[in-house]
Amino acid sequence: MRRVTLTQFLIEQQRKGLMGADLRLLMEVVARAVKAIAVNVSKGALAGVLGEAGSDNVQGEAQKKLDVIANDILIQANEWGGHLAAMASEEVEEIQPISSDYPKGGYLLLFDPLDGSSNIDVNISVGTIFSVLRSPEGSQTATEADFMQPGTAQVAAGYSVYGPSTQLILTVGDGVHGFTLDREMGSFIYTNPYMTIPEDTKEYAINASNERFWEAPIQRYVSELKAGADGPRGKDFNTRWVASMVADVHRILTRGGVFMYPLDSKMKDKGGKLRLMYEANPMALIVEAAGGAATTGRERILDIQPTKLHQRVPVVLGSKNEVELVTRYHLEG
Ligand code: P6P
Repeated sequence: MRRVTLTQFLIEQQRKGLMGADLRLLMEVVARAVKAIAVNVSKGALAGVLGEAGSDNVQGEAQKKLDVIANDILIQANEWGGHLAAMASEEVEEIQPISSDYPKGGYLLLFDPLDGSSNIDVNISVGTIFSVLRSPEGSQTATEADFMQPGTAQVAAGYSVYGPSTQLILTVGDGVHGFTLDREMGSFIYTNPYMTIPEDTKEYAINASNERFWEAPIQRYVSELKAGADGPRGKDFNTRWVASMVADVHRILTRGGVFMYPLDSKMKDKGGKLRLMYEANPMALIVEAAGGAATTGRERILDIQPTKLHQRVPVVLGSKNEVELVTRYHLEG
């Protein structure tokens, strides 16, 4: 079969009118940055890039060296191209307006440069998550307020998985498409057209050690899954928890499942564990574009009107019928 590269795919999306030249350039630049991150991640101990960076991020979490490397790669790759007005990163408190040394463009890029980085030192898959918004009309100098747009306003979203193979998954408004990195050629090859999530599943992903902190609807839902064929669901379920959102979501996008990081009493004051703008929103756009669903348990993630750049939300996403059941249990109280 003829191998289609990411570049050819993006040019064809542009021909279909799904994207302009600037958004295509942005996708190409992000893909190149992902390749550079993949090179660093795959070197591991050989390049002295494992372990702590000796600093904390805006979340107060100890940064890994690769967190900082991945963040710098994405900032440096995107700052000069003229396609962005500003960037925002999980690793940096403030937004990053494009310097006056470079032309400004019409997009805002948000990213978690290396999600799941607690897994790096034990060689488990991690990934980069990104989201693209339009810069508001007439905005001269980008502000944090420009980023306060609901997930439905995203024009593109994607993630990469640095696993046995490096994959790039993206949606630009017409389905979800997967690319696999050909390391010999250094190019992403189109391997997964129109990825879809089965509406039903037998797999669920949640950190079960938090069970005693969950709200009643989640406790009810998970106990029914654990009861298996003898319980109200009438079938057995299996559980998976990588503790790397990108890896868990990629499995669900590939074969179905439901991923939950619900509100729990430990972190009620923070609003949840996962960040809305550069984790929940991009993953929700991808999951919905693949026929799945994504809610906080109580409302559709993509409808949330953000108020803070690094705000957190509970997340329930994946196979549509399971997400709808979890959400119904929350609405029943
Ligand atoms: P826990 C990684 O730090 C992350 O943000 C997500 O990628 C992942 O799903 C979650 O946290 C894991 O959290 O509490 O199981 O370590």
